[in-house]
Amino acid sequence: MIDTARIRQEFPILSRQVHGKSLVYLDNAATTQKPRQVIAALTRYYSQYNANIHRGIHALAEEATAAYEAVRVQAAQFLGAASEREIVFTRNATESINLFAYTWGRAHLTAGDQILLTEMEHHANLVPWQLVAKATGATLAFIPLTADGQLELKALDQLLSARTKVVALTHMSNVLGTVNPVAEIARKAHAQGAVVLIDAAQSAPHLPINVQQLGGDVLVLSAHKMLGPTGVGVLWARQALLESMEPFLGGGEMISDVQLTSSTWNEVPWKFEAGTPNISGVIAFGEALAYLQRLGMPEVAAHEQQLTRYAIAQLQQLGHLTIYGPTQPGVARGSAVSFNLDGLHPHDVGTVLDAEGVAVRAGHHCAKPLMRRLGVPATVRASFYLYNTPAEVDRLIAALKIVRAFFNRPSRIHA
Ligand code: 7TS
Repeated sequence: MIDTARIRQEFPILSRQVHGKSLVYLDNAATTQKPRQVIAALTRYYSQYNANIHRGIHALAEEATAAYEAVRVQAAQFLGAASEREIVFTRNATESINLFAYTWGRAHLTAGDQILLTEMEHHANLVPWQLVAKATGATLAFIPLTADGQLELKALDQLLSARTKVVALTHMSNVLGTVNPVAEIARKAHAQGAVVLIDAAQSAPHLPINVQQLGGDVLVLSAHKMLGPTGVGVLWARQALLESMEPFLGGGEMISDVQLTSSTWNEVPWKFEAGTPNISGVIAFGEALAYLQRLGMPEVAAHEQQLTRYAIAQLQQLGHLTIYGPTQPGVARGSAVSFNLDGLHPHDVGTVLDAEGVAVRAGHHCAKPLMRRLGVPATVRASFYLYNTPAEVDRLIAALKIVRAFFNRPSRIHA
């Protein structure tokens, strides 16, 4: 069981006021708040052993290198990777996807090949593939959605063929909360010889992740969505796949030898880490991973499932609104809950919620094709994390009642 009262004391920001009200932070799918341990790790690095890594022979450089590389081992363990050599640090999930789409995509895709995505992808898992399709002549195809925001798996069998070279999909939708059956999809994709990329930006913070069980070849995440600092992402890929890939960015650190007109590459994963990385950020990400591991990811998932079920029930009771994404009990879903109140623009709803101290996101959530599929310009999204409580769900519901009163649209008008 997650002890939210104790946990909340470790997140300084959660005790602040917004517009004179105590903050209810429900925008965790955008980014999460940071515990003291993560903030302290940043300060400790800069006040005690700030140095560039891998190149110094002095004590500070050795300490910084050891701390940075220790997080690679921790991340490998967190994800169930076979080796820390499979962990590449990037700036964020977006950069991780771009890295793979650019290097692997340009080497392996040609005209007539198919890149298979889904209709629920974040722009980060759409645009890099559009770019590589344009460069190589490969075509894009999409697994469609059911009315309640799940993948239409019947269509998968028709879409998959020997032409399908890569299947890239989100594990958990940042809009709908849908958890996709990536292991099943990976099995089918592999049967056609395709490589599978899993966007775990929304799932790794909330669910136990084991890359072996998920069965993909590549998995990406962002540290800032899982208690860590901004500016740190992970690309996990099987070592043989990483070794087969050309570098993404060139420069210091990623080389073995440099001549004036040619170079040879460092071993993986350093081949993909050109230039000075976000040293402090990676080290602090280690504290975030340790924090999550102390709590236990199954416990985090159970807490959020309970809270999400409560939030959906309370929203349904409020009525006169549409919830996008699965709401049936028993259907796997994460803690991002998108909805629209009848007759009200999501931005208006978000603005009044903010005045009540409730932080949500209102917008297209960087998933414009999904918005079009849903037939809406935008949604309001409340997204929960391990420190959120049922009392905060109640604050959300109370604030939504104030939204209705503010716009003078009592629910009976829509009855
Ligand atoms: N993939 C998914 C599924 C995401 O939800 C996001 C960010 C990304 C990739 C990109 O992550 P980044 O750290 O590289 O930016 N999603 C959101 C969101 O839903 N609201 O703000 C950012």
